[in-house]
Amino acid sequence: MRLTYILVALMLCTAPAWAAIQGECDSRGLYEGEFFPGVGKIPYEGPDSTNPMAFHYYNADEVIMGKPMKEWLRFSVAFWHTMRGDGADPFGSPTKVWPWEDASLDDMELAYRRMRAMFEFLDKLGVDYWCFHDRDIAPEGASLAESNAMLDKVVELAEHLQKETGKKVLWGTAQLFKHPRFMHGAATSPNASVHAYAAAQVKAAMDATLRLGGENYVFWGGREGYHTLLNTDLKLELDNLAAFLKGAVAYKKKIGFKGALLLEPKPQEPTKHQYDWDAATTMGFLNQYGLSDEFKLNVECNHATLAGHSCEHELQLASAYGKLGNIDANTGDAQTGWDTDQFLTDPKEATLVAAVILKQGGLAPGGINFDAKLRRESTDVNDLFYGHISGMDALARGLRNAAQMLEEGILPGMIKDRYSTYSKGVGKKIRDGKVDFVELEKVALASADPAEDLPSARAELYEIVLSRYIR
Ligand SMILES: *[C@@H]1O[C@H](CO)[C@@H](O)[C@H](O)[C@H]1NC(C)=O
Ligand SMILES: [Mn+2]
Repeated sequence: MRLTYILVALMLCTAPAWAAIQGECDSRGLYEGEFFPGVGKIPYEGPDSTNPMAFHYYNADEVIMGKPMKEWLRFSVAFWHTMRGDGADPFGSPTKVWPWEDASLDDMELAYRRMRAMFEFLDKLGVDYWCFHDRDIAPEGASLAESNAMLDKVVELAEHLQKETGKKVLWGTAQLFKHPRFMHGAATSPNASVHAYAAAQVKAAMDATLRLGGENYVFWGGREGYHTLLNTDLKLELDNLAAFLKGAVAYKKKIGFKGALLLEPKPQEPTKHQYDWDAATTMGFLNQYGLSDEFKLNVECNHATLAGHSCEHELQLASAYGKLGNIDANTGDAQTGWDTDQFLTDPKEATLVAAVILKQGGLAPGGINFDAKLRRESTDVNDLFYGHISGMDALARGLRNAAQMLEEGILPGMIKDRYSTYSKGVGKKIRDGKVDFVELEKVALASADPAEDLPSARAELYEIVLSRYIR
């Protein structure tokens, strides 16, 4: 009996995922205690606290407009930035040496360590969700089959850690932009072999997301665009992108994945032009190819500003079409022209963002993912906490502000008054589709010129009213 037990244990120890789970088979790659030993659970201490390792606005269980803050906000940590962000940029090498990185370990042992660090971080920060790219949680192997096998093993560990902690996947995605094979595109590559490879990778990433109980699956087309139209068959590429997405819908149904599929617009970077330029373009594309019912959007704030919009514009537009599924909360820098992915900290912007969330009754099954990173020169591991605390507090503060704004109803009332002519008479008929140009002409001929009596837009007054809620 005892011998059998030892034999079984020895066999299990040869499986690295199991070794990492058990923490007792191999001295390498295992959980060696805490990766953030100086940090405990981040408490809520209220706005007057001067402790930076505390929340000043985010109080997870406090009820705002009928729901706890954590349910409105559904925060998520992004594995790629938080665990893998090393500070490298197009001009310089990595600057960060995080405690879970250890050059003496092999790729799989490192992957296990990073996953353990992720769950310690989620636990201490008090965040329920995480998001991942396939190739960031697990290494790329010598073949697709080897990559798939390694992904499975890391997912096995993540599944175990989720069961232990109750943490959940907000969404998974496939990284189809880093490897040179995707240099001409993934789904929109001119080479069908690349399209097939990308489909295989998405298939495996959808399997992983399903296994981890992920609530959504995201597509960001980092290479789905072009650098010059001279060498590009634009129509063929768009058709292929649509075919790829149709394939994903069919596969989702085949495996019984119940989560939402989301497209993440971005206008450019790394390509000169990306097909999912902004919310309007992406929703037009979905409509054109009959995919509108199957997809929603993941709106990223810094992508909105790169497209020349405010984040609020993209959120309002997506929400107006019933397509706002998730927010990648971050912000750009006003003086920097590229995607800096900083934590969103501006209380006014956070208030406007939160107002959209409140008005549409929440984001579920989506949430707010911190697709945000530290500056290159922020190299202390505690900076990861400061970054997320600042982002969570900003959005919680925005939620409180927006709730007060909506509950008092002054600003919504002013907007309602501005459009009051549409609730009666000819305006009501326009809304109901019960009037034609002939009748409208009759109305216009019989009335005074509207220019004689048009009220002011009072934009400055709206700004005064808004400013009272920005706290
Ligand atoms: C397409 O990619 C495959 C696989 O890399 C390669 O063998 C083939 O030569 C490529 N064909 C064209 C026309 O690009
Ligand atoms: Mn993003």
